[in-house]
Amino acid sequence: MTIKKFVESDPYPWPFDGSLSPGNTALIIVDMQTDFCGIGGYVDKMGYDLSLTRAPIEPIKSVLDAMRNEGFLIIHTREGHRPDLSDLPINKRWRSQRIGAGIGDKGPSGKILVRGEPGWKIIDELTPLPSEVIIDKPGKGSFYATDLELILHTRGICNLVLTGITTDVCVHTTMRDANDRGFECLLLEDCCGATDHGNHLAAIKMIKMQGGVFGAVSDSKQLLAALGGRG
Ligand code: C5J
Repeated sequence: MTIKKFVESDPYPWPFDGSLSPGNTALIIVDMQTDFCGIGGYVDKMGYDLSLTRAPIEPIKSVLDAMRNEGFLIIHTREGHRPDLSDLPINKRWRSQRIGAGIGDKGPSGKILVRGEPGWKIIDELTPLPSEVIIDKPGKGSFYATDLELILHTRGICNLVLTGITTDVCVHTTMRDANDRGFECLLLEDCCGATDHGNHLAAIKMIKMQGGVFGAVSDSKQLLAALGGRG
């Protein structure tokens, strides 16, 4: 008999079938790059409050350490474009230039959101191990123009724990898309942050509508408690 394992979450205990295990569950850490939470990066250049996008660093670290120790699949994503900008839609560039943070233009942390530049790198606190999966994506969602779905299917993953930044943009797009593809999703709210706190709260509220329209919401404490009683 298999013992069922759930995380206390809202609006239902997650995953729906109690199948939480390292063999079928992955942690996804979205875009914890200097460009989104570091001094001189894209978000800083746009003038947003970095404390909002830095708030999830420590909670993510605690979940990452625990899930690494228990052998869960760990996936990091990075938003960024080719150095020749051939995968940068012209309207995305235009909109960013309009607000003084042109993607592909030189900033204090190198060319903004360009692969290989200092600002594009994942922050030191959450550096991936060589064995962990890194997904480079040109857009907001982690499935578009990447091999993420192939990797998840190949590894037998059906449950996704979502963390990272920003809650309302790249994390939400990834969660919505994963949900449509049949993955059972959990967002950890203290492990996410947005450039606007109201948008962070709204994004969390949206998930819980309609009985969990995109999945469920919990936090790092509850996840750790479910893994080993350390919450
Ligand atoms: C944005 C992201 N906001 N990682 N990217 O452009 O949410």
